[in-house]
This record gives sequence, structure tokens and C-alpha cells, in this order.
Amino acid sequence: MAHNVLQTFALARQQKQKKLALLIDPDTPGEDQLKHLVQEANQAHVDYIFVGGSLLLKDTLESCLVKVKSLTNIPVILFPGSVLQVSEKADAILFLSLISGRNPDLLIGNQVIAAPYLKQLDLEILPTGYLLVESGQATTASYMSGSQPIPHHKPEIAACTAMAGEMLGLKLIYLDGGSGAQYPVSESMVQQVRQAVDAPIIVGGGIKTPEKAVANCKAGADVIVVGNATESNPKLLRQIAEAVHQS
Ligand code: 1GP
Repeated sequence: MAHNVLQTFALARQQKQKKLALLIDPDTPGEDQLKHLVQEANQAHVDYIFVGGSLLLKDTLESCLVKVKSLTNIPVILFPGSVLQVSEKADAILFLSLISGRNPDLLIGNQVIAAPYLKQLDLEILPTGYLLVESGQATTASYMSGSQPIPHHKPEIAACTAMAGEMLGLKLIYLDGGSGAQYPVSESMVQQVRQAVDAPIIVGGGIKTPEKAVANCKAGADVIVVGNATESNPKLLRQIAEAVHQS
């Protein structure tokens, strides 16, 4: 398995090419819906597929990964909501540290538990500083993390947090309003984080329109993540992908 996903993030950043990631919650789509969604992702030239969720209700992660991998060559990246969401069926894993929170389990505890398993797997590790941002209402991510998200209107806290994450050696910064966020991360927050770090910035949570995706790219995001909005309207994926790739 070629291990170059992190390099593709860095290269895209260098070349100022904006990327789109589709988030698939393995619980949500039925088999036909999943097939349709991945076919749409292929046609839209989506750059990455993230798979994971803050709380999974079914044991469908492995079967979902196998199905997705059988339908596409797009790199499939685990976006784990817990240590249970580790699988060699993906290409890479966002090895997340929830640096916006002060919950020691999600800062380092779960990573210690997962490390020996990950060491044995043929899975590329993407060290990622994960920042949860307050987004209008509690999300599953904010509740399950047992941590306080960064206030929406405090971009300077996000900037300092990202800066510290990069200084600690984290290679990617993920600014997330959480799935189904009422309002997405603000452009001014993305902008201040952009000024604070060189690492590629991933932005997601509540992005529902090509306009918002583009605004985030212009503010300095390198990768836009969309999930919820495409579940009800897979065609939106093409519109957002086109807008992101042209920005
Ligand atoms: C959530 O960033 C992702 O962690 C995507 O959020 O499902 O709201 O698009 P949505």
C-alpha cells in the first residue's frame, strides 16, 4: 500500500490547490445509498473520503470500508470517534488529539491505547490537531468528547491552539463545528488560524453550500469536509467539489 496521503495534503497546500473530503458515517447509508454516494464522489472528483463518527450505533465500520474501497480509488481515511474505529481496511487514519479540549483521554490517553495496534497495521498515520468549535448547539462530537468547544467568536483562541499543536509536531489542523453544526466555523477564525500555522488546515461541520466552501478556502482552508448535506442531496457534492477545485 502506498503511504503518501500526508504528502498529498502538503503538496496541495504548496500548490494552493483546494481539496474536498466527503465524510461518510458508516451507520447512516444503506448499501444502495452508499454505492450511490461513492459513485457521486468518483464523478465529482472528490479528493478524500473520511469514514467515522462520534458515536456509532452499528458494527458496520469494516463492511463500510470494504464496500467503499471496492468502489473507488479515492484515498479512504479513518476519522475515528473512538479507539474502536481502527481498521486496516482504510488507507490512513487521522490520528487525532483534541487539542481544543482539556479531556486527557482525548488529548493523549486513547492515543496511548491505540498506538501499539496502529504500529502493527499497514495504515498511514496522519498526526492531527483537532479543534472543536462551538456551533450553535451541542453536537454529538462536543457532547461525546466531554470537552468544551472553542467559542465561535474567539478566533484568537483557535489560532493559539493551532499554533501550539503545530509546535508540538502535529502535521494537520482540523477545525470542526461538528457534524450537523447549526452554523459553521467562521471565515475570520479560519483566517486567523491560517496566519498562525503553516500546516494544512481542514475545515468541516455544517458546510452546506458551494459559497460557504469557497469562502472558507479563500480564508485559508486547504481541505473542506462535507457530510450531512450530501446525505440528503448527493448532487450537491459535484457543485461543492467544482467550487472548491476552482477556488
Ligand atoms: C464533521 O466536519 C465534519 O465532523 C462534517 O460535518 O456532516 O456537518 O458536513 P457535516
